[in-house]
Parts: sequence; C-alpha cells; structure tokens
Amino acid sequence: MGEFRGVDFYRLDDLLSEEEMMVRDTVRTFADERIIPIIDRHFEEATFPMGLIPEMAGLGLFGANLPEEYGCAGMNDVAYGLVMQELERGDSAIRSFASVQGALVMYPIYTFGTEEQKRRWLPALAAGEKVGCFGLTEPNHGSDPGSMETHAVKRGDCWVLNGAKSWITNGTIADVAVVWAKTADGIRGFLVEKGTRGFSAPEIKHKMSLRASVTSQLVFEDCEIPGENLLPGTGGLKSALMCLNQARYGIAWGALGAAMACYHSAVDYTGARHQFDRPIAAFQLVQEKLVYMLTEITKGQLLALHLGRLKDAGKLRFVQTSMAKMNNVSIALETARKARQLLGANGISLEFPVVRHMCNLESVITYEGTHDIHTLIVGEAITGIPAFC
Ligand code: TGC
Ligand code: FAD
Repeated sequence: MGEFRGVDFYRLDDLLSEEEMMVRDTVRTFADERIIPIIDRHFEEATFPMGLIPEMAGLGLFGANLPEEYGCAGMNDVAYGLVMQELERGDSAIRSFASVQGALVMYPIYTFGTEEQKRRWLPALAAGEKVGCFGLTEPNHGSDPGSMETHAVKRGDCWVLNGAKSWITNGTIADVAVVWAKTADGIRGFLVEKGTRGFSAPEIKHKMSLRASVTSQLVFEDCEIPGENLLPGTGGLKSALMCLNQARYGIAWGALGAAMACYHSAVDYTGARHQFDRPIAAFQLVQEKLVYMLTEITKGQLLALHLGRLKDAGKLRFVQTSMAKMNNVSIALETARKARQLLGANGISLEFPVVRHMCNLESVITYEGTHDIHTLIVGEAITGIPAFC
C-alpha cells in the first residue's frame, strides 16, 4: 500500500496552526513507523503492545491537553484531537489506551482530586510509568449507569467497596482504577490500587473486536481502601459523565483516523486491481463508494475541527460532543464496511487494515455511549423530552 498522504479535500490544513500540524505529523509518523508494522500480530494474538507505552509517553500523548505543571504536554484540544485521529489510524486499541489513560483517568484526578492525588498520580500516568482504567459499566448496567449496584460504605477511616464492573479497558494491566460507586451521598469516584485486598481484574477473552486492547472485569469483594482514595470533588453521576465527554471528544476525532485508513486502502486497491480489463476504480459503483467515503470523512473533519475550536474556547456543550461521536463513528464504520467490500476477498484478510478497523469500530460504536444513546441525547436537546425510558 502506498504512503498515507492524509485526507484533506477541503484544505482544512489551512485552518490548523503550525504547532497543530507539527503535533499531527509527529503522531502520523509514529503511527506509520511504530504502530502499523506490529499491530496485525497483536490483533491476531489478542495482546496489547506494551512496548508502545513509554514511546507514547515520550511524545507526550497521555493527558496531552492537561497542564504542564503535572508533567503533561499542555497542548490545545484541536492538537489533542489530531493525536487521537492519528493513533486510531494505527488502531482503535491504541487510541483507546490513550483515551482511557488521559480522558478517563488523568482528567478525573485532575478535575476532582486533591492536590496530593494530582501530584502522586498525574506525572506518573503522563510518563507511562503507571497505567489507569475507568470502571463505570457493570454486568447489568451499561447504557444506564445511574442504576449501578456497586456501592461503597464508610467504615472508620476507610471505604469498603462491593460490586463488579465489566468491559473495562486496561483493567488487568492497570495500576489504578477510577471506580464509580453508590454511597450514602450518591455516586462518587474512588481510586482503587492494584493489589488491594478484595480487588481483582480478570481479563475478558474471546473478543472479535479491539483484539489488541486489554478488556477486563473489575471485582470488589469487601475491598477496603483508605479514606483518602475518594476523589473528593465527585458528586453524582454527572461527575462520571463529565469524564465521558472528554473521551467522546477524542473518539469523534479518532474514528476519522480509522475511516481515513480504510479510504486510503480502498483508493489504492481499486486503482491497482483489474477486472474486465480495467481498474475496478473505473466502475461507477466503485466510484460511488469512494465518493461516499471522502464526502463523509470531510464532513466529519469539519464537525471535529469546529468541536475542537469550541472546546478550546470553553464554549462546548456536551450534546455537541454527542452529535460528533454519533456521526463520526457511524460514518467511519460505514466507510470501513464499504472499503471491505471494495477489496473483495482480500477485504477479509489482515494483509490489509480494513477488516481490522471494521471489527474495531463495532466496539467504538457501542462504547462511550451507543449510537442510539447519543441519538437520544441529541433528541432530548431538540425536543426537551428525554426518551430514554
Ligand atoms: P441524567 O438524569 O440525564 O443526568 C444526570 C445529571 O448529569 C447531567 N448530564 C451530563 N453532565 C455532563 N455531561 C454529560 N454528558 C451529561 N449528561 C447528563 C444531567 O444534566 C444531570 O445533571 P443534574 O444537575 O440535573 O443532576 O442521567 P440518566 O441517568 O438519565 O442517564 C442519561 C444518559 C443515558 C445520557 C447517560 O447515562 C449516558 O450517557 N449513558 C451512556 C453510558 C456510557 O456512555 N458509558 C460509557 C462507559 S466508559 C466507556 O465506555 C469507555 S470506552 C474506553 C475506550 O476508549 O476504550
Ligand atoms: P446495553 O446498555 O445493554 O444496550 C444494548 C442495546 O440496547 C444497545 O443497542 C443500546 O443502544 C440499546 N439501548 C439501551 N438503552 C436504550 C434506550 N433507553 N433506548 C433505546 N435503546 C437502548 N465501560 C467502562 O465503564 N469503562 C471502559 O473502559 C469500557 N471499555 C469498553 C471496551 C470495549 C471493547 C467495549 C465493547 C465496551 C467498553 N465499556 C467500558 C462498556 C461500554 O461503555 C458499554 O458497552 C456501553 O455503554 C453499552 O452498554 P451495554 O454494553 O451494557 O449495552
């Protein structure tokens, strides 16, 4: 396959600063040189490429939009989005790792933690010396996390946690879990450290999607944690949802990266593959699919870029993030499916990146709020009527 040239039909590079382009190009090279050559093996073997963690940390990719005083890169939200795009062009598992570490672990510690918690955890997480995970979903409560059963009871100076979380990215390899539990004061966030008695994190096997990502259960059986492990700024489900907004923002950009990889493959392949004595790119039905891909990627880029500018200006509403997550993942999955068809039988082979992205996007369209849940979030914003139940 030819070198990735970027997708920029509307000259959106003209709207990026030099620094934003430099960040994007650095991560683009990283994806080309470090992720793409090894990711098929990890996808096949269902392992996470642990060796990439220090390399990503070295590039400042964890919690990249958080302040430098805690060891983070302090980049703006547009640059952060471009990082997510390029990582996911490599593989959704790598973007997921960075999303969880930054948006779902570092962000809540930064936003809801004490100064001591921030000093202890943020520089180590930014440096990749520690790995984090985020436990909200439970076996019986996914789209409706407000009904969670996991609870925490104060006993003396400690909190005692009981319950279980499911489908948790990075769970088994995490040094610290941000865990959401019901208390007498409503839902609160807690830091649970690996090795704590009564806490285990078995891996979920046999996934056919996001195979290069570690996904786990978190189990709490009379798990006693120190009182100071409460994130004191948390209060209610809203705190957890604020973290999701950060991750959903990254996914809105990331999904475009996966779509770009599929589009790029499809253009290359259809130009080279001949049937009926012509390149298959010469057929109208093939061109129609390529036009769909480029048009939807371009619309998704405009959505993501303006979302980023709103976020940088402090004007972003969470429903706008929901719209972008919903749209961009949906068009990325449709792009992957069309690209897979255009590659014919080769489309099901890991010799090409398309089927890997297509399988991964089946998770991406489900996690961080399913496509339908985001539809209902936007629907409520239009009508003022929540249609969740
Ligand atoms: P509801 O009553 O609507 O809301 C409770 C309070 O929260 C406020 N709120 C938000 N605030 C900030 N950001 C948001 N996105 C918010 N959405 C709602 C709301 O205004 C209210 O505030 P207040 O002041 O009135 O108390 O809550 P609900 O229980 O009815 O639920 C609503 C619903 C369905 C939208 C929500 O629960 C939801 O988003 N469900 C989807 C669950 C989800 O996305 N889970 C993701 C788990 S993490 C994950 O998937 C990681 S994947 C990681 C990887 O990249 O690998
Ligand atoms: P359900 O909530 O059971 O939904 C099933 C179906 O019903 C969906 O189609 C949904 O749209 C539909 N549905 C549900 N409610 C409604 C409604 N009111 N109206 C219309 N339709 C509805 N969670 C974490 O906390 N941390 C993580 O790190 C994490 N990582 C993940 C990694 C992977 C690979 C995957 C697949 C999931 C991960 N999740 C994580 C869980 C993810 O957030 C949930 O899967 C997601 O929120 C959906 O919940 P559910 O799977 O229980 O589906």
